[in-house]
Amino acid sequence: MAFKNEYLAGVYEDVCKRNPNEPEFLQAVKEVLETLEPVVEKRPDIVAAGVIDRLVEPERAIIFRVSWVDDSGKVRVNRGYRYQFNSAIGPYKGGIRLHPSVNPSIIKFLGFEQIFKNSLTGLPIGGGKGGSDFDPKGKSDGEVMRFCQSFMTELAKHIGADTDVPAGDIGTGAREIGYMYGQYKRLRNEFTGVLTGKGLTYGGSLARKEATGYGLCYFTEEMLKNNGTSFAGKTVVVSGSGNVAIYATEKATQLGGKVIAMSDSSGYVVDNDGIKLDVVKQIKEVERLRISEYANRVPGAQFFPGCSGIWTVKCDIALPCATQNEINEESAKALIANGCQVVAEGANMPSTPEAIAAFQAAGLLFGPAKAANAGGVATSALEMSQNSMRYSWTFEEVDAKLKQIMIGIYNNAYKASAEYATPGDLVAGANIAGFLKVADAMLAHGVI
Ligand code: NDP
Ligand code: 2IT
Repeated sequence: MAFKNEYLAGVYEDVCKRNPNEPEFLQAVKEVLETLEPVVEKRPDIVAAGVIDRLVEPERAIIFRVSWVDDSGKVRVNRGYRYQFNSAIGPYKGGIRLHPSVNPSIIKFLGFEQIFKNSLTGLPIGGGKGGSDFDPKGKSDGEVMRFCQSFMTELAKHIGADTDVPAGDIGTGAREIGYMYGQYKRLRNEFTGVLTGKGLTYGGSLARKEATGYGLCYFTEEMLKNNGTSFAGKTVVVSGSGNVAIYATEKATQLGGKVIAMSDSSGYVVDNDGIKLDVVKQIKEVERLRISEYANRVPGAQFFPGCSGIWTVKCDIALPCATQNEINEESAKALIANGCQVVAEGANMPSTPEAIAAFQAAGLLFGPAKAANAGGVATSALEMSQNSMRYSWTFEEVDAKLKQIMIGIYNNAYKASAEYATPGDLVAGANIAGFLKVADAMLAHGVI
């Protein structure tokens, strides 16, 4: 048993019994519980009130059938999910993932991590996550619209601007949010900020699209600054080529880094002259094609099939921005052997526990997802504020707030790491700083 603390060992054992066959959820819970050992020792009140026993159980789970008709007239059935994990500090908040791999384990790991991430932003948002095993890839706009309308017809019964505010995640971008918002508005006959990541013409926030990737780079830049360096002149590898990857690449480049590789689930491209982001945006955001197309359009660029090979590309900074467990121990060792000094997680849980251990043992600067990618949800909370005020801030205003929030997250995670664990162990620091605010709110509310 990995736990020295008996109480935490018991909590984890119960979680394993209650959630068998959910490896991603157990992985996420184990990591958090391991880092809470020093907190539990200092705070017997938290143990006495059963805060952690309650935190690992979602407040509510909604699972529903999503039926829709495809372009050939065939009836299709998917499964929809919303796990409303914790509302101690604000309405449930978190994205909707549309990907064929979606199952309870994946949505629960995401919803659980969202509690701590959202707390770290300093803004009043609880944790939740939803999704479906629907695959938007290869579907027509009409099919995506009919799926989203059917999905929202059920989900609308369970969400609301002060109850639960979903947003984008893998497979859910501006198009999907638009269709979901339209259906919610039609069902409820009200125009409220019930989703974030909305289009700019109907209540979206400037800089939300860019926020996760930009925030990741602001966080990384702060981590670098505190270690006497910066992005300037560094070689960067970014996995994925979706929303987070594209805007991480944009900001890393603006800060003086050179991004030389990006990927999708079919493989990766290397462009030693620096990725031309306008080409990636055209391929991914406009034409919805594969990343291999980049090598057809940019002379000198090369495509390699298979995803994990991207971690063998020599770089100073690695920004995993695709999906969970995309860096295993072998990939981590390849990065370390090639001299990589910094890993910051744009995706949720992209490094396996063995990979994180390898990075920490080798002394790399490591920015864990809950802290490093919190800029997206933080800006979602800023979108909620603007919707409540019926007002819009400028791009510069939102971007400046995002930057301050990311610097604050770095400082709070660092402070908690120094107080409770090892200074600079941001895995522990982020978990602990995020946890303490939620725990204190739960204590205040009594046993509910
Ligand atoms: P997108 O759907 O825009 O892009 C996802 C990218 O990751 C695509 O390039 C996709 O390739 C690749 N990918 C997805 N699944 C896999 C897989 N199983 N194996 C290999 N590659 C894969 O999603 P986002 O950019 O929004 O999300 C990326 C990550 O960032 C996720 O972990 C998400 O949870 C996290 N995140 C997102 C936030 C947001 O605001 N959007 C906020 C914080 C975190 P392909 O197209 O081939 O599937
Ligand atoms: O993982 C995440 O933080 C997101 N997908 C964004 C959630 C949100 O509500 O903006």
